[in-house]
Amino acid sequence: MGVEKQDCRCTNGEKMRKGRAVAYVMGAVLPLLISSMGIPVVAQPISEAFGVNDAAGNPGTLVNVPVDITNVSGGTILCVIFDINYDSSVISLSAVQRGELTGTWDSPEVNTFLWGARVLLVYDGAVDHAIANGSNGSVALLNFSAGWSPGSSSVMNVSTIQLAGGAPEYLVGTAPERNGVFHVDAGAPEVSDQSTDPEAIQADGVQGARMNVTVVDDTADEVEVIVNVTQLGGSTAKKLEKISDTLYSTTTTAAPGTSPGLYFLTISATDALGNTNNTEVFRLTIEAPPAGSLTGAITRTCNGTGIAGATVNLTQTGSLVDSVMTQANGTYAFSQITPGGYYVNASKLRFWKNSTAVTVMIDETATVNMVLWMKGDLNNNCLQADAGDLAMMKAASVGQLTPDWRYDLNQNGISADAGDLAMMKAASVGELELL
Ligand SMILES: [Ca+2]
Ligand SMILES: [Ca+2]
Ligand SMILES: [Ca+2]
Repeated sequence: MGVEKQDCRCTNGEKMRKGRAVAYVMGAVLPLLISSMGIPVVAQPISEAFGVNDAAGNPGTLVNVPVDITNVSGGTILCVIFDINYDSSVISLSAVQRGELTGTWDSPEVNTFLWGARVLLVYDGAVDHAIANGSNGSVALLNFSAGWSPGSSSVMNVSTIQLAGGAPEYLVGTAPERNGVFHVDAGAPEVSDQSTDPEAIQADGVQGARMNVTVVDDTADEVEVIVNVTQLGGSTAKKLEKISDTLYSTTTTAAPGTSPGLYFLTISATDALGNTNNTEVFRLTIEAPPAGSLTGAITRTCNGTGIAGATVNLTQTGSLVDSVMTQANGTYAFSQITPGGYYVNASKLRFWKNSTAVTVMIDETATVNMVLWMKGDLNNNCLQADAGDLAMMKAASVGQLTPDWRYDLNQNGISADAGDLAMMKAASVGELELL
């Protein structure tokens, strides 16, 4: 057992000889044999696993590969020595750093060979800095530098793992090796076979097109594929769902109001190392949705002439859809109206507003003509608040004439009340404008 003690007390920089490596193996096996013979021995530290996971890097980059130990048992660990075997034509070991469990230990020692490197970590002399039973975590970080051959790979095999326990025996245990592969990335993903189904949709926010694309990468599991659909009123980065190993898919609609035409939607495919290919596009044609139109004229009740500059609003379930002004001759027009039921509302200063319901049909032009009454023109002679209008208001106010809604100038729901009469009088002498 003295051999193990010596070797795990090795001073920094001391190199091991081949004969000692053999002794380590014997040291690990011998206590097990003794144990199986029923002779009690002091346990040596072991763990469930020791080694590395797969890693990857872009050519010429540095990658930290942790060397992890799993579920330590059999005694605390004061010294760790292991070999790491790799292909030095693919990666090189630039440095080794302390791991999570060895943060206070002496600086790691590394000796590089043709086959790889031997790494040594020894505690700083403080026994409470030993790796405790039950520990999980890294004992070292291998700083591998990826070579310049895209797509190449190297093994990362650990071997000759020595885990030294404490006083008085300083026994050496070992652990099952966990090996990994280091992959030097081949570059950005390849994007091909992009398609949309259907190839054209209407700009109605409802019709959808499925977009499929084939994306291949040497780190295929981790590729993120997105498409920019801002031109259609969507997201800058709509994520495609992975359907199979290489097939990615999503759907899109085109928002109402999207201009008809052929659109090029950029596809971005990014691998786990951040290499992006955004050279390909989905081609999607946007068509105008089926629509109808609406025209008409807004005229005066008094003489049938057109009212210029009247506001005509088109609303649907209370929301404004579109708004136009009438021409000099009182006509107006709405085009590209989605089929459905609407209200047309016309208004202008000095006129009572008016509205009517209309149904717009696909490829048809509905006509809505409306008349507007002048405010205060009760006798309908195209003059506001003239003597005749005032006489009518007065007659209505004393019950000699039945008033209609046009007599309610103050809009309090009562026609030809004292307030309405007062307004008409004031308007008649120019003190007030009936707007
Ligand atoms: Ca890649
Ligand atoms: Ca009048
Ligand atoms: Ca009134």
